[in-house]
Amino acid sequence: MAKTPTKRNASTNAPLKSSAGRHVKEPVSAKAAALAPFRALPNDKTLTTNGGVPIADDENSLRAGERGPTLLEDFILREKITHFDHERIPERVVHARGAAAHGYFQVYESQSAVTRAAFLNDPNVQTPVFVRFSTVGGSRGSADTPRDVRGFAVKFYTQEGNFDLVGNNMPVFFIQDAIKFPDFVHAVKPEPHNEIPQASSAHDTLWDFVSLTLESSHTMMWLMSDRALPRSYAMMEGFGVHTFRLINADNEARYVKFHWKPVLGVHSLDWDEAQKLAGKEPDFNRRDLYERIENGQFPQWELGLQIFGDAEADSFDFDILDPTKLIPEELVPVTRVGKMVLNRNPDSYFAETEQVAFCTSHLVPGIGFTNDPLLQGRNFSYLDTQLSRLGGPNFHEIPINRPVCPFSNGQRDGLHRMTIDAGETSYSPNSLDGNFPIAKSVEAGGFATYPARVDGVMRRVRSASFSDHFSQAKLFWNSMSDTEKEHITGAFSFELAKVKRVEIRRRVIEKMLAQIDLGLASAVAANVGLPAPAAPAQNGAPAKANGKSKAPAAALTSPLLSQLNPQIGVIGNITGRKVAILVADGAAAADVETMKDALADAGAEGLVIGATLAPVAGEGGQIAVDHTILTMPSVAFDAVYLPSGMAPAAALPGAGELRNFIGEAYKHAKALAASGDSAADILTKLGIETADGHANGVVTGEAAEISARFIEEIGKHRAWSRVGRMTVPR
Ligand code: HDE
Repeated sequence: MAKTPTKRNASTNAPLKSSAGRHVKEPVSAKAAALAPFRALPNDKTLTTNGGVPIADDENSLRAGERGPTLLEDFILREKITHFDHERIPERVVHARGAAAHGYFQVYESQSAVTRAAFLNDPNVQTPVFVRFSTVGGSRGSADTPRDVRGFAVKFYTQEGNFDLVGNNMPVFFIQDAIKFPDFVHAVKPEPHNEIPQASSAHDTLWDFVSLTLESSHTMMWLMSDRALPRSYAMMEGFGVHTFRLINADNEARYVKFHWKPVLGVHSLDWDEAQKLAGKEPDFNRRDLYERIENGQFPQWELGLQIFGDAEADSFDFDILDPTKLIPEELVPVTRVGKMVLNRNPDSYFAETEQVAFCTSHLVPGIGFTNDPLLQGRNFSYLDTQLSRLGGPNFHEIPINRPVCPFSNGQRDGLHRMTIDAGETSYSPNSLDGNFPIAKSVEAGGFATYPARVDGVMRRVRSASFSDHFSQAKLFWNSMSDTEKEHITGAFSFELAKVKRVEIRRRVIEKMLAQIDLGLASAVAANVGLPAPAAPAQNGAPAKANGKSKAPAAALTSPLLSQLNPQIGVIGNITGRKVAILVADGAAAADVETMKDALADAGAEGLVIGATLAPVAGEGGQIAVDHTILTMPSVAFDAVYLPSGMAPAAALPGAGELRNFIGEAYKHAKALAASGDSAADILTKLGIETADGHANGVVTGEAAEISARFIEEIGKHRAWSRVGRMTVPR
């Protein structure tokens, strides 16, 4: 029998067998090892051309005479500049701005009853993952914090091949059929004639499109909610959105919705804060992810499954193939089956985060698609988009995209082929190479499509069971707390006030919002100078996929949709939170240390902020300053602490900036703490109520005594109900 040829990396000539025979139980290092042959050689410090020729002078180009023209002969200059000229690849059409991290996923118990996917069967295996978070509308250089959906794409490097769960932080989508995706994206992206606005949905074309495409109503409610302003990627839920199938070894199938539940809970920024961050700290979410990992505060999520069968699917008042619908957790509970931990930052943003290629079509045995028309279209789109982004059909050979299990087939050649395939055969069947590689039977682990029955008439048609566009938008609204409702009303008002054409504003209010909630519609109408709309005609009951009709669940609520529900917006865990400790001459060094230590013990970080970077002459010793009040704005912190001993507000250096800093933190509903009379006086002078020492997230008292209460307030994330917060700073 012919020997299986060794595949080699074209540039290093190292065997390309890094994926084969890898030790399954050490997956993070497994992916790191899989990348190793492609890393720049660490011991080679000589500057060379790409051909390896040592370079003697990298400061001066070759020229004729000291002040003469540069010569075309300078191949070193030409190679360097040519490479530079081609350093960019097309950014993603959508989800261009992103940040990513490595980690692992581990299942708690075998899920073999419902799926034969190996990575969901063995609790001893840690499967390497690479996760990319993104905004959707902005370009690659845009800010992290606009109001937007966030992408939540997970690549599992399993022993049966790569599985990509390409989800979002919202469980529903704007459209029902893939054929409308280019229209939606053209409408939400900057307008084509002037490329304005960047990374914002607040403009005419988006609202024109959605008010004419009412299937977007439910997702527009999510987009206008606080979910669109995540405080941290580590504080977002993730959703696979579509209904998928799980298939077990007996070939029994069940439906599944995939969820990611953040251990830190779901928490959001304030809209004013998000806008300011976009200017003052545009890398806010990206830096947060990076620093959490560098500090060992690894972001974690539990994988949740909502599993159900045909009978249940049939009993719902919506169609499980419709991606504008979610399944309330009260209807089908989410079972948490495993944990994902992100514990390693990429070494190279371009090589990893930019070149990673997610494809919904990357499935493993035991997981299957359904006929969701959006998913069906996505299965084409992702592979197709990589061809132009990554320059050809060999993008799976780019280190970040390579499976960690062995892979082989007869696919050869093409742009940027890295593998040096040896041997005569690149076809099957063959007799010259023992018929290798050989297909694996389904019984032995080969992939099989679930044999779902399909029959129907070929037509361009939308199922009548997809026609209810408002019941779940109402469900979402009805499930919100008063604070969340206030934020949603504010968001619609902001966005529509940015829409120039009055007929579009009116259409959104009458055709969309009035169908969801008349109070919401009237409040928004008043804010954008339009009359309150009339009550809409009653919705007809939507048709069901099985032909039966069922009344929509308009009046119901789903409490687990509210992020102010402590089960979703988990409270008490302040890991990775950042607290500003404002200091000036006279500040008590002991207070600063006490608070820093208490915060560190709770997993948070206290950073000392001064008027300049010079150490402050504190009472009891010098205090080192981490950042100045100008370089780290108030919006970059979760809470503010004022130690005792400083002069009254007016006498402090940079008093105006200081007032703004504290006032903004108050406005953004953050926890504030002050020790000693002078610090409390600074708050009082700003009009901040400190009377009972603990109201609305404001804590006063000796550092050692208040640290626990301060930490408790930070753990609540925000005091959203703080009275009068919109009037500060003055
Ligand atoms: Fe995507 N989407 N999408 N999308 N999507 C892309 O693929 C597309 C949809 C999502 O971090 C593109 O590699 C179509 C839903 C994420 O690299 C592109 C349709 C959901 C990411 C594409 C959808 C998503 C993308 C652009 C409707 C949530 C970023 C670059 C049929 C479940 C992945 C790329 C990353 C990226 C197409 C709808 C999530 C053009 C045609 C629904 C997280 O292929």
